[in-house]
Amino acid sequence: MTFRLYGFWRSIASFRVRVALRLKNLAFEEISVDILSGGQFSPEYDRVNTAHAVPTLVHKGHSLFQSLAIMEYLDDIHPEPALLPEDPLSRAHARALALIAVADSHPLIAPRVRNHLAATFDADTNACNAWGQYWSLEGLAAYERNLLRQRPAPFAAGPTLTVADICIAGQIVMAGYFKADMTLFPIVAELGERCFALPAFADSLPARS
Ligand SMILES: N[C@@H](CCC(=O)N[C@@H](CS)C(=O)NCC(=O)O)C(=O)O
Repeated sequence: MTFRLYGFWRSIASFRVRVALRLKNLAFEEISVDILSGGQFSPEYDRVNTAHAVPTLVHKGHSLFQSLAIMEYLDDIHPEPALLPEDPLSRAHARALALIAVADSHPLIAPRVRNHLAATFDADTNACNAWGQYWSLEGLAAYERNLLRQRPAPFAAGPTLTVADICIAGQIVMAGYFKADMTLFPIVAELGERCFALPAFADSLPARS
């Protein structure tokens, strides 16, 4: 097996990489790192990824981390089907949409953040859930506003599926953890239905991992 993916079934960042691998029809072995019980801090995993987060993709002896960087690496070495549009403006737009989840919303709900809220600010389970729900809905709202201005045609960044769609789909999965009402985000929801109709997305859902 050429690709070894260190991930976790519930991890949205791992979901993104699983989808990219499957869209490109690349077989991979997934090794579970239980980030809820501290597996990301084990000495074994530290040797794989000093950032102590999943996913990590090991390929040809190299450890790659950060889901967006991994998806772009896969695109570089296996260009078909492309996960970024060709023209520079559309590429920047696809990356920008991807980063709403990757850089703005998702980092705020990672276990390390919830654990810090609990340990340092006495946030109980309800408070941590309210925090997670707030930031996941903020991410969906940002996507809905963006897609209202530039409607999916039929995908988020144009005619072909890109990293933007993968990240938006991940945001939908994450919002599901907080029981988000998707009727508030109709354009995002419709795009999600288009994505999850594809096996690469459906097979990468947490329930199937
Ligand atoms: N920006 C990173 C996020 C990585 C990340 O935070 N992963 C989460 C799981 S989705 C994690 O491993 N968290 C461990 C922790 O918070 O302790 C990416 O996109 O790969």
